[in-house]
Amino acid sequence: MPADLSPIDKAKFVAAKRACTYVESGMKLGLGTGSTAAWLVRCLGEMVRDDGLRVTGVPTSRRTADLAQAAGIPVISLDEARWLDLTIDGADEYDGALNLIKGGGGALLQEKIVATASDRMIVIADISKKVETLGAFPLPVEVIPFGWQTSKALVEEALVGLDVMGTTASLRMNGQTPFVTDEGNHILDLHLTRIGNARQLALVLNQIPGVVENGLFIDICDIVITGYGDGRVTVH
Ligand code: ABF
Repeated sequence: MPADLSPIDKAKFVAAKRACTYVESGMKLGLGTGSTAAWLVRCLGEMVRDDGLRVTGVPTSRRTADLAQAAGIPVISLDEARWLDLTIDGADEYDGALNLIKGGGGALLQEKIVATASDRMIVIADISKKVETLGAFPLPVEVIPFGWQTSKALVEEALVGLDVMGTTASLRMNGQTPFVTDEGNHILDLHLTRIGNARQLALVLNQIPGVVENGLFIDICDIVITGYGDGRVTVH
């Protein structure tokens, strides 16, 4: 373990390290985005360099592609790979049923496509990501820039009557300008506080024209590896 890690980084590191034990030579891997996934990419890079691990990676963002290349992991596109053995990624929240909120880092679209195209998905997270009920973290929804204000109004209207505690959406900003995803889209963050029926919400959101994808990952994750600040790890 790298020296002088803060408790939070230690938690992310040990979760990433444990996830590496699921990786075998010859695998095609989906590589997640975010600070926890960055530890994974570094750990895998070491295994490629020092242990002769042979894997190919499909990154879920330009950031991760750069990181993987720097770590010496051969990178291919999802179209080249077609199907993956395993995806390992972080999350913003996970519940007891292993359903997730993702997209705080803005990469939810590629993350969902890649995770869905994998035999298995493992989430790596520190214990702060565990929740009883999803929704305290603002739910990211990717929308195309054309008519985004109309899409926002339609999303807010759709939330009324659903099993959520809030109905407001805000456009994610990057300084003075709207945040732009790798796919050239914007993100609405939905302030819901509590999501009673995540499956229903995910379906409703994706029926709205202008919505590309939402950050609810339902029945996609197979295993969650949780790291703790004292170096402990649990697997669910
Ligand atoms: C990605 O990175 C996202 O889906 C999620 O939003 C975020 C988690 O970031 P971190 O690992 O930095 O907390 O996995």
